[in-house]
Amino acid sequence: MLDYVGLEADLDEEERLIRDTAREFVADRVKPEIGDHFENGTFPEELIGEMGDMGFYAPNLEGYGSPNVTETAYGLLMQELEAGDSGIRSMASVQGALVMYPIRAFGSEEQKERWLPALGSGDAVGCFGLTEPEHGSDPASMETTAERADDSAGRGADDADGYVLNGTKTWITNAPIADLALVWARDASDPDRPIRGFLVKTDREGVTTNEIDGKLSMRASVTGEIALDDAVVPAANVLPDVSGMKGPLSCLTQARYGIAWGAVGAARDCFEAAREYATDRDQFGKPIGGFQLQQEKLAEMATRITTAQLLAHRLAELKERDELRPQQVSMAKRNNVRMAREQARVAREMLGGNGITTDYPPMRHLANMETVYTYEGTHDIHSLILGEDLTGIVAFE
Ligand code: TGC
Ligand code: FAD
Repeated sequence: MLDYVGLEADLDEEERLIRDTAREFVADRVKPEIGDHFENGTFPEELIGEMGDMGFYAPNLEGYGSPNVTETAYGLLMQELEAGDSGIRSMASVQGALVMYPIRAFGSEEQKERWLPALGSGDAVGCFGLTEPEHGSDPASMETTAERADDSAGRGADDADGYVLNGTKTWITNAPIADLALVWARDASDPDRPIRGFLVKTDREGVTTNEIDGKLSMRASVTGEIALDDAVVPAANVLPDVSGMKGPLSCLTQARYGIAWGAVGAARDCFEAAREYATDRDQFGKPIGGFQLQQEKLAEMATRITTAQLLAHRLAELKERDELRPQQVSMAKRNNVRMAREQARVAREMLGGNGITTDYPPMRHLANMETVYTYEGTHDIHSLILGEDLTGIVAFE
């Protein structure tokens, strides 16, 4: 496996173990079937519990059954899972960084005890509802509201100490298979109308989830819509310790960190497929890898992957020291996903006609990268986050 500057040497025993365990899991349980899942547009649901058993959901958190592994170990885990498929890494990202992290960071003791062990083991599946049909890159303009039940008399509120939620969330990973949705909504009963996080069980009356069909990217992942129609949620299900955009944006920083690592895994898988193909495939009487044009492609790919790996490793050091800034995460998400998108295309090209099939991974990773380039903040949005950081001038306003 590509590790051109010997980063392996800096890993401790636990980090190596986690990486190797995830690599083996991907080789045995993901790779044999993932092409078929991609073609059929299905997620391998049997892996949800297995990934829980292996401790793949938020192992970097502390307590409530999480082993609190290093940020490097967590990053390596994301890298290996995405070398399998972005849909597998997405499952772990959503469950861990977007649902378990906020419950751990902002939840009540009761919420932590109720949900963290269940989510960690994969007994419960979570999803994260931020995006709305009319508000993607600008979630602060969201329209979903939560009103105190006593302010909404006659609208289905059966719990005087609860909230009534109305609105639609879309493009939500795992929504159709989730037991729990973390829904971000505007608290309409508060004069400041702050955004707050609501833990909504998906079997509650007034909650409907529909699968989004017709995706040509991230096909081995379930994506859906959450419709909230006078859905009543007890007040005890509000995340008590955060309000405002800081809540969802903090979760995004955690997930974007994992994506910065994951993209390296997808690119590395494309590189390894291209390298193997280039040495096996003969044309004009010798392996295509013996031609200078193909060697230049491999050299460029290896260099771009290595620089992205270095950036990911540096983020881990900063995160471990609690010094990581969200803008640095934006730089790494932006750079590493663009790198993976470009290098998947080069690998696909090197495989000729075979490269467009699901028999080889590059085209599948390339298709997935269109989603990864777009979700968790589009490439453009991360440019503007960096632009603001570099100039002090906000482009969004
Ligand atoms: P802004 O006014 O800049 O900030 C509001 C408050 O939030 C704080 N903050 C952050 N905190 C932690 N991490 C970050 N990344 C943060 N960014 C901002 C900020 O300090 C402030 O705090 P305070 O205490 O002063 O209130 O917020 P804004 O609303 O203007 O944000 C602008 C912008 C464009 C950066 C933000 O809206 C954005 O990132 N948009 C992109 C939307 C996005 O990424 N959506 C992702 C949806 S989830 C998803 O795609 C999951 S895919 C999962 C999978 O399958 O893997
Ligand atoms: P828009 O915001 O409408 O953007 C359209 C284009 O305009 C983009 O190219 C964008 O870069 C550009 N643009 C927007 N604003 C600006 C600007 N100010 N300056 C310059 N260009 C701009 N969301 C969740 O909440 N939870 C999930 O689990 C989740 N999973 C997803 C899974 C998949 C498969 C996909 C595809 C998306 C998922 N999303 C999820 C939603 C994702 O986060 C959004 O698609 C993303 O934030 C972009 O929003 P949008 O699609 O509405 O595009």
